[in-house]
Amino acid sequence: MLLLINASFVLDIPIRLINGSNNSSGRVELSINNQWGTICGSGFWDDEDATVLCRMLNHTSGRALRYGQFGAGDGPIWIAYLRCQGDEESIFNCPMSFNEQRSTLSGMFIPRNGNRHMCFSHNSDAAVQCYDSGT
Ligand SMILES: [Ca+2]
Repeated sequence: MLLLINASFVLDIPIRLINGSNNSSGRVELSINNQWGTICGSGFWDDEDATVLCRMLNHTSGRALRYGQFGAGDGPIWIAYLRCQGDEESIFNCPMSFNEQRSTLSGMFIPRNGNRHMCFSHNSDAAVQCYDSGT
């Protein structure tokens, strides 16, 4: 079952949380060039990245849930090796590897046939649990 829990539009890139256990958790999905995909949730996906992502969705902070805890998505694994420090306004301000030739937003996500990063399995798709202050 796919359940749309939360959505936000940042830089014309919609973000949603799918298949979570509550209304502030789920697998992270991004729509780029009108194609929904995921973030690699292996080693580099951590609480600092999750906090920046959750703030983009109007939450206070976040905890990283790694290795596909909310299931495997499909489509491209758009982002891997995300390296936020935690105080960025957008994950797109953080160093990362794209499933793309270009690594800057000005080039805007021209899809390639192959991944530039080495994260190939949706079994490790990134997920988050977001938190709101006072709750
Ligand atoms: Ca990271």
